[in-house]
Amino acid sequence: MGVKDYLLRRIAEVGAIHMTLLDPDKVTAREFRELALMVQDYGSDAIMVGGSLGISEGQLDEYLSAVKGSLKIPVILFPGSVANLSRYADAVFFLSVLNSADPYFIVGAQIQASVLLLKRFRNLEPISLAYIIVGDGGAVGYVSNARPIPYERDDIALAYAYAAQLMGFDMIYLEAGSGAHEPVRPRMVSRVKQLVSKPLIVGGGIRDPEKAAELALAGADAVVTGTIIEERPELVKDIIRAVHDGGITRRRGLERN
Ligand code: 1GP
Repeated sequence: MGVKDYLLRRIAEVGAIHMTLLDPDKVTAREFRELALMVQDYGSDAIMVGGSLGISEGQLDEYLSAVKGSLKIPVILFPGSVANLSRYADAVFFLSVLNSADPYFIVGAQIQASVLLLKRFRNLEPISLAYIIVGDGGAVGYVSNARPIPYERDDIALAYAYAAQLMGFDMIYLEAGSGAHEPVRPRMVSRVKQLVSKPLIVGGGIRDPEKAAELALAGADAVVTGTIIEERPELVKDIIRAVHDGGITRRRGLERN
């Protein structure tokens, strides 16, 4: 089964899945391996690997080859640049920063990456992703020259998300930016979810189980956490459980109505 089909199946099973973002630039290869195995044990559904600033292909290969074969959950690249591809991953989020003001981040990097995928990385499964930056925006908002959607402007997020669906992206990601002071608001998630049928991923600034559950309940199909594993690893297990519980509770509510 491909990675996209696996994610869709898990979403169908548990209502909302959890994905862990690991940034190779912030941990050693050994810590990377330990954290990946730990979150797998805790029930995280996939590992995303990426960072907005400087990861070389050599570093990615080193980190990922060390976990290849030990993980049952997929490793999905979440590239900050065309240099962030590795044959040791299972899939790549082929992402377009839809609200960048610079066409390079919407389609320029993607045409460079597509050549690499065709010629050097044929084993990587591309999953196309509409990447929409909200609020704080974090480093990715700055680096990709995005015009982040204000937290309260659901109407603009709806317009981007529906455009993304019409354009045929596999999935839609509402991103507040890694380490954001505030995550995407549940009301925005809920309204986008009601409009689009594509899987909706939400991440950036989620630091506790309550917020994670709130976003799953609001309609996030996938909740991503990254920074918290560096700051308070003891919370990660509860966050993963909160996402799954939130997804199941939402599903039961929908079935009743
Ligand atoms: C960033 O949404 C992810 O791309 C994760 O954000 O590091 O704030 O959890 P955090």
